[in-house]
Amino acid sequence: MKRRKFLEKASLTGLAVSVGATLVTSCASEEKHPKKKIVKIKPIIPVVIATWNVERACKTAWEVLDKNGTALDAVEQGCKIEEADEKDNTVGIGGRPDRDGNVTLDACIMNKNGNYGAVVCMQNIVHPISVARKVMEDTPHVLLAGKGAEKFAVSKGFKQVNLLTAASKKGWEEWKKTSKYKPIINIENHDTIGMLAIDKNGDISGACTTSGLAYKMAGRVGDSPIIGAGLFIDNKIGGATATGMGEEVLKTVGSFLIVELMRQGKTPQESCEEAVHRIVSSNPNYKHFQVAYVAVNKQGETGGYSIHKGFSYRLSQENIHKNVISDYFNKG
Ligand code: SD4
Repeated sequence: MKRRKFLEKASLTGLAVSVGATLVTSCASEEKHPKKKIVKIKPIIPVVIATWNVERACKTAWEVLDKNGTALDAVEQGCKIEEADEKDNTVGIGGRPDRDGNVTLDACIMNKNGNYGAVVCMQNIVHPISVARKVMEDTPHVLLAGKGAEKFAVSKGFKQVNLLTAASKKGWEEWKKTSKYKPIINIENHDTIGMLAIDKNGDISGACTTSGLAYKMAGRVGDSPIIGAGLFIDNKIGGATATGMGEEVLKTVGSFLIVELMRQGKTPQESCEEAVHRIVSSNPNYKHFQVAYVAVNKQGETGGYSIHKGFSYRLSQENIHKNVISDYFNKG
């Protein structure tokens, strides 16, 4: 809070503020021959921020950072908590299946060096986020799909498991009675996890994992595993991640947009708001779907915004470990 006040004051008194780890200042009394001073601002790190109130996942990620672990390990370990939770029916085991009854998973991970790995439409593996990391670290590629991704996972020692739990099967059988395909996001009921972290070293990584839209068409892939859409990291600037109707995030390349807006000097909050405005301004149908973003910049400032009420995100930073109720666009 103190730091925010300082930044506000700095811009009011004509001090020049630059994004990144430095402030360039000049004094009014030195107007004729202003002396530029570089003032280092201490970032508020470490940070973990994640879509939805994923308390256990954030706690796990925080513990990794607290023990001097890397942001990359933190986001992977955090996401694994949700993937392994059978009760979470938008991620990993227990995820709702596609219309043919197959649980197909999408995930991606991005590190401080701008490296990225992803799997799309992968079946029978509980931890797609770890497979995505292996794609990033152990292959010359960035994205593996379907059977190829599963085969690669098995070659790396991942076990094949039936991901369709009894509860998910029951829900699918119920859905089949009408087979009404309405790709409408229930704004109260998500847990797709997009997670961003900054470690004690100041390095940023991010991860995103989901089973996608319930009863989607077979082969459908959403935004979550796609670089720039569901997730983007630039270690010099910050990171962003998304949840909600993937098609809309993909069309606007939302996470990349947010990072670029932060590069231009906007705060994470302003950048998330602008990315949501891009969607609603070109899509009059926005009342029928939800999209939400969270972001963090290199300074550890965070933000979140959604189209509709009902989105919240989890934040861990300094002594704060809380669920933040997000501001939203559709107040009418
Ligand atoms: C998708 N963005 O596949 C995901 C869905 C989601 O919470 O976020 N669900 O479109």
